[in-house]
Amino acid sequence: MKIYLDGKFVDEADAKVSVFDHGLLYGDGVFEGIRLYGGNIFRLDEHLERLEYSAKAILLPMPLSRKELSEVTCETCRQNKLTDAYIRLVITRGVGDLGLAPWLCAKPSLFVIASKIALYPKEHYENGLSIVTVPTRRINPAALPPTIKSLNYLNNILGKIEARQFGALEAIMLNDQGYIAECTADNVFVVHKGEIITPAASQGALKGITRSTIFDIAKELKLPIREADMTRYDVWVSDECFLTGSGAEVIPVVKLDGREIGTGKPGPITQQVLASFRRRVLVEGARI
Ligand code: PXG
Repeated sequence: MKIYLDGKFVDEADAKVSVFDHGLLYGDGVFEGIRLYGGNIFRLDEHLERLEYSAKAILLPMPLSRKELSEVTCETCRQNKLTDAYIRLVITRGVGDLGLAPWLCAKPSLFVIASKIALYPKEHYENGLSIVTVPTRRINPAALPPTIKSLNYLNNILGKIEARQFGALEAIMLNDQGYIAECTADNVFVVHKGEIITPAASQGALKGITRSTIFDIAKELKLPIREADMTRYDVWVSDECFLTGSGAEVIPVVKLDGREIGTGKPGPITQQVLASFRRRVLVEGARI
């Protein structure tokens, strides 16, 4: 496997960063998780824009322009002869001292990995996921805005560990006021009386690229969609529930905390949305 690392394509064995890199020492950096489908990098420009916003939010200078980053991302796929892949773009603060001071880090480090991703088993796309609500709360946006896709994922990782302890693959995380924020690596949607509803980013959700695709799909399918403050009650009384993410794509949820949602089977609107999503991933974005 060839990895892009700071201007060069290197073998996996040589793709190494320093133990003094603040990305490692402090989680000081940003990243993107992007998918390549049949030679098409899905919504690459939106991912690069979010990466730029994440970097700007932590005052991290972008090492490359949008155009250069786009080319490097495509070239990483080509070098590995991939047509379907998961692409990870990472920018770290770079090498510095043993001290927080980011201004003492000489220059940011950029690497791009294009590889496979372990998806949810196929049966869950057909039968739906059973998820849980975990005790760990989503981080308060005043402490660290969850809209920044930073290398600090411990909040999500604690949620993921708890999900597994409860026998689930994914979990709803509430914010500190008890409203639903998102899942550990996915955004959450419900369908109620034909309307699609999702929490606003201000409740502690990442502005997911898949999430924003759902808004476009709803428009195409002429389905009403809106953001709203949501509690678990809204899931309990919903007709359908689904999660979205670059890894998960669109996956139905049929149980929350052991309670059946709707009919207990993936719903018709979820399936319509999923079908439209699968068409879009092949055409929206950049050809490599
Ligand atoms: N919330 C969080 C906290 C995420 O990390 C999403 C929502 C969905 O956003 P997108 O833009 O992907 O629709 C994410 C994305 C992984 C992996 O390594 C994680 C994500 C995406 C791809 C792979 O498990 N998280």
